[in-house]
Parts: sequence; C-alpha cells; structure tokens
Amino acid sequence: KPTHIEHIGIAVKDLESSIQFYEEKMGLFCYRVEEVPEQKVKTAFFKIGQTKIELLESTSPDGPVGKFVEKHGEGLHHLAFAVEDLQENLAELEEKEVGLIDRTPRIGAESLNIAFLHPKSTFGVLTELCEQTK
Ligand code: CMX
Repeated sequence: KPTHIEHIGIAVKDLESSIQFYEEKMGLFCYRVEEVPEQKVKTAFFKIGQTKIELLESTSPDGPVGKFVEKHGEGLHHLAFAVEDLQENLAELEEKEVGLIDRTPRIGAESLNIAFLHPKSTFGVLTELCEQTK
C-alpha cells in the first residue's frame, strides 16, 4: 500500500522555460536536472513538502513522453506513489489483475526502484510505484 505521493510527473516541451516558470513565478527551487536515457527524457525536480514535481522533456519523438506530447500536448503525465516493498506490491497488483507495464522493478530517475501500471487499468492515469533504494 502506498505511503505518500512521491512525485507528480509533468510533460513539457521545453525544460529550461518550465524550470524558469517554477523557479521565478512559483518560487520553488530546482535541486536536480537529470537525463534518463532509457526513458528518453530529461528531468528536473522540485520539492514541495514530502512530494516532488518532476518535469519531463522528451529527448526523442519515439520515447514515452515524446509520444505523449505529440498526442495530448503538454500536461500531467503520471502520478507516482511511494511504496515500501515494490516487488511485493507488484506481485499483489498482478494477482488482483491490474495491468502492469513493468512486472519487475527497474532503476529510474534519482536512482529509485520504479515500476509503471498501465493507464488503461488505472482510470486513465499513468501510475508509477517508487521504492527508495537502500
Ligand atoms: N497518461 C494517460 N494515458 C496515456 C499516457 C499517459 N501518460 N500515455 C499514453 N496513454 C494512453 C494513450 O493515450 C493511449 O490511449 P488510447 O488507446 O485511448 O488512444 C494508450 O495509453 C496507449 O498509448 P499508446 O500511445 O498507444 O502507447 P504508447 O506506446 O505511448 O505507450 C505507455 C503508453 C503508458 C504504455 C508508455 O508510455 C509507457 O510504458 N510509459 C511508462 C514509462 C514512462 O512513461 N516513462 C517516462 C517517465 C520516466 C520518469 O519518470 O523518469
């Protein structure tokens, strides 16, 4: 069961100008910019309480964010829940017939163990589960 919302992912066309918006207009601080080549994205992170905002700019039109922006435009891309035992959570969800994109955890941005649930089985919201690596 999730413990809190780890982050909210927002797809953007231009990382620099969206970072500027969150820093200059919203007063948040971008504490990390990271490219995740396997996901074909460049990301920027802001903390707000226990939750983070992750801005995602695609580095390739055939990546998940590139395809999303092409189809839907910029906007909310995914919701990420923190869990304590990712593998166990995935096994439980699979047993409950939830559609998994990842059946085993992989390493995502900020070196978290991550796995995605398919938006078709989560009422249209791409859902990510994240586990802190020890
Ligand atoms: N939120 C809600 N629905 C989404 C979606 C999203 N982010 N991305 C795609 N969809 C919908 C599509 O609109 C489509 O719906 P329809 O069939 O009604 O048209 C359906 O899901 C299938 O989409 P698709 O374009 O045919 O398939 P894709 O090849 O784009 O795959 C998905 C979609 C979700 C399986 C793929 O994007 C994926 O595996 N995502 C997980 C990885 C990821 O998103 N990584 C980026 C973030 C990395 C990070 O946080 O570091």
